[in-house]
Amino acid sequence: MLYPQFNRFRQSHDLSGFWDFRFDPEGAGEGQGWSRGFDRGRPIAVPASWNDQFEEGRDYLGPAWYQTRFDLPWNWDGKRLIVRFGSVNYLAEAWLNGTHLGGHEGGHLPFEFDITALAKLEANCLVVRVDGELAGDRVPPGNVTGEAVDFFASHGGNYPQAQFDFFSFCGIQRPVLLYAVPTEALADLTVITDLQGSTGQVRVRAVKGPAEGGDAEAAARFTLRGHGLELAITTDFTGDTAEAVLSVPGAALWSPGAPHLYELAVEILRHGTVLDAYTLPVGIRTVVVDGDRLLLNGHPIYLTGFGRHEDFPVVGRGLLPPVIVKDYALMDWIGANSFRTSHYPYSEQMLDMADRLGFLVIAETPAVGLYFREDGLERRAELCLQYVQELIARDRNHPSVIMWSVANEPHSKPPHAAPFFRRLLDEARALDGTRPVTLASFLGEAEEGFEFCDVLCLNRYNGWYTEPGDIARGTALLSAELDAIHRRFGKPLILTEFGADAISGMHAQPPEMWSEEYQAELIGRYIDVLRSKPYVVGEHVWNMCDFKTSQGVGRAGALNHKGVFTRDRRPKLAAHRLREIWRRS
Ligand code: GCB
Repeated sequence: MLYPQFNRFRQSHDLSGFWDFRFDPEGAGEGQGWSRGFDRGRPIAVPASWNDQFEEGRDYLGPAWYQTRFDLPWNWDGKRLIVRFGSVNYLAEAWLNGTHLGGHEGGHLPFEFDITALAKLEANCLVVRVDGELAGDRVPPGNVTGEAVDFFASHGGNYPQAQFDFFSFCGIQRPVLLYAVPTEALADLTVITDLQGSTGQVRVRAVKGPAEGGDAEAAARFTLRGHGLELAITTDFTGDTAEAVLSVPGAALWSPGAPHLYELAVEILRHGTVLDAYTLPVGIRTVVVDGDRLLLNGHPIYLTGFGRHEDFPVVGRGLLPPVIVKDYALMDWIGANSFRTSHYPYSEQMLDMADRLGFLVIAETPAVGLYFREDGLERRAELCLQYVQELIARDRNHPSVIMWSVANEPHSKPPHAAPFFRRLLDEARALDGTRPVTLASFLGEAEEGFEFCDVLCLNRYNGWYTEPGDIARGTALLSAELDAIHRRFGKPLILTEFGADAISGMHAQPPEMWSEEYQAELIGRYIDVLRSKPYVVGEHVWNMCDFKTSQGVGRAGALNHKGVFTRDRRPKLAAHRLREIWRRS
């Protein structure tokens, strides 16, 4: 899936701004024809979650209605017009001028609709109905009743009742873009890079939309530029596909610390005329699992960094570019080289910046809080599969993405969990054979899905949820558990979560739970253990920043306080401790 671009052949217009908005708790909108346009809407900012924009909206999860109006520029006539949603949480249905465009399920992946036949030159009315209600057959799930399936249930529950530990922000959370492409346009690009000695290989596959006057004689020109190189290859389309391999002697490789990018321009040609063009940054690099090691460009790498969230006051999970820049600056300051997009795909802007700045990303689907009771299981499996497909389609050209994670902390149980994960991980491998696949688990040795992973991602809270207050016993247990997992599976392991809540400003000597000292001490002692295990290839502290979650007895102020920075990005003691460790190593 290609992100909209603005060039000689393509235009795009960002519909961000103030839209009209109505909550619809009674579900009246459909009967009253709100899809054709509604009145008495109040202003809402798009993109942003709705929850913190109004007094009464915080815990309301839907349904709700959005609408905006737009005109078309005169020079879009004769083009194919598309409306693209970057992220709508959770269910979306869209209408243009009263005609149903379609729907999408799942909160953090883009979807789009062709509106060429429906759009007018003036006064178009775009309406979107959003429903973020939590339910057992949705992914991630919530409002699951019956047998306790998670931590919250055993601690008196949480509100809103999610099966996951972050606030269930709702709404249009990333930009809605209107864009225009030529009638015969590039529809997709796949770039795979490889290395033969010092020669980089850039393998490109271009797919174009159907031609108007038959497919004969269309060709693709691939031009790779940068680092003193300019290389062009022209190949004919066979059907809708054209492929090329560009060889780059003495390639400037992409890596953290030296994130070299080339620029790939792809054009469609017919009888020497250029019909469409698209450019893509390309980082030449390889990622391989070799025994217990993770290799980047043939060299072992060790990940330092965080599990994170897209989360900020007022805007919720809405795209906020300055926070992206700030968070990379803080990761650089502290000496992190990587992060996991826990627990859902992050914005395309976040990944573009990871490519540019040289951060390694474990890209995760929204499959968090999975459970394996029979009811709704097939539906949840279908959704997880859809997420894997949509995530890889969106992100596979990012050099920063080094691994796919298909789930976080599933409550894996026989007999369903093993086939469930085999299917997801096989699908990820079939769609992209160039990256290791994984899932993040708290079950350790008992994790059924680990058998099918290339790298194991483990989350551990010894010294916090278990062995509370006793870091020495917690880390001793950690050491034994890691060895046992490695004996059983014999694969490289990343500790993708460990940490402790610390209320900023709370201090204790000797360290006590919830103090900044305890958090710093626990993190430091964990790292000592991890560094003593040759098969451990990374350490991701949970979390980079404090973040909003559902209310519950373990969550003071409805925040998870495991950030080493506060929610407004101020360092706690642990951030300084990590900086000493990570900047030294
Ligand atoms: C976990 C989850 C994460 C939570 C964290 C915690 O294991 O993966 O989403 O926020 O624990 O702080 O409890």
